[in-house]
Amino acid sequence: MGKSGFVSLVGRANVGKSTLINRLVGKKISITSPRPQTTRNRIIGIKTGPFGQVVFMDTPGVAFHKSALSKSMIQVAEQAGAECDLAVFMADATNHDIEGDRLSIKQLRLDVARHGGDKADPGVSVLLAINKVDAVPKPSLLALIEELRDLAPFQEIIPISAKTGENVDKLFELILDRMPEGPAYYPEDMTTDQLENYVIGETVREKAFLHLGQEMPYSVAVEVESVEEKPGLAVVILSLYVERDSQKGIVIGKGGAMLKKIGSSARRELERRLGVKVFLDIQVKVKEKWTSDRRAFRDFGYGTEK
Ligand SMILES: Nc1nc2c(ncn2[C@@H]2O[C@H](COP(=O)(O)OP(=O)(O)OP(=O)(O)O)[C@@H](O)[C@H]2O)c(=O)[nH]1
Ligand SMILES: [Mg+2]
Repeated sequence: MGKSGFVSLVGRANVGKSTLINRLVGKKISITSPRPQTTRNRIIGIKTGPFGQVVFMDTPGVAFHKSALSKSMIQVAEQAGAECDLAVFMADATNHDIEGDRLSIKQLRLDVARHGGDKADPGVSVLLAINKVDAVPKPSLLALIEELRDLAPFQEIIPISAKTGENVDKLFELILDRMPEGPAYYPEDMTTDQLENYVIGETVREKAFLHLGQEMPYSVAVEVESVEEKPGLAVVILSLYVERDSQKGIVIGKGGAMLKKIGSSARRELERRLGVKVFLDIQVKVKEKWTSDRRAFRDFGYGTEK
């Protein structure tokens, strides 16, 4: 029997959790962007090999916004942190925010050691991965490590770059050392449990983040209305929701230019992923205040309960 376990990737928004899960699994499982709060629910990435199987859980970054969606996203991270065999807390070497890290660790209850003696709440084992070391001078890391080390009883502290892959193999070894023996939970060729429709919606959302940049309304949501597969062609109809009419204008752009950009880059990526030609029809719609409406964001598949 090989190793088999669940590992949650947690931390503040934008530290590189999704970039790391993609690197660990060797495939794009989760969308990434330079904007915080990109990931909106728990995304599973499965790595299977001669060692056994490790199931990674990408989670929404901990951010302290007031919207119901944000609160629900924190709950997703909390739950993943509680349900795993090991948590990897990620910090960002390019954006120090020790207070933010401290609050996140508290929120996720990672400051309780698993073997800390408290039988009622034994906590979870935690590794600290300091990410984006490709973008900072190495000597500056020492001070950061000193500041971070006391925030939780970290079993290991490792500087990595999810982007270049630096030290990611080493991190994986440290993870594997802590995985229990057991049978694989998923078939060996499976890399995620996301349904195709969800992947399609997320790809469009990522391209919206990419092209809208700073103009991106936080409240963009995507809902796939239908996917019709014909020989060599997938016809995808989806709705892109915003909360206000003014945002609708931003997403569509002058003469539809922005929507065209989002659509064509999403189409190119979907064609690569699905291996067929894709016809993509995106309708931009307004759904007022959906980020404060639990029902609405659950319907989109964001936040806690589906
Ligand atoms: N230089 C550098 N940039 C990185 C690295 N890892 C991630 N990034 C960048 O950091 C930004 C955020 O990355 P994500 O992977 O989306 O971060 P996240 O933690 O999943 O963010 P949320 O889902 O919003 O919580 C993106 O622009 C990434 O390209 C790294 O190792 N080095
Ligand atoms: Mg993410």
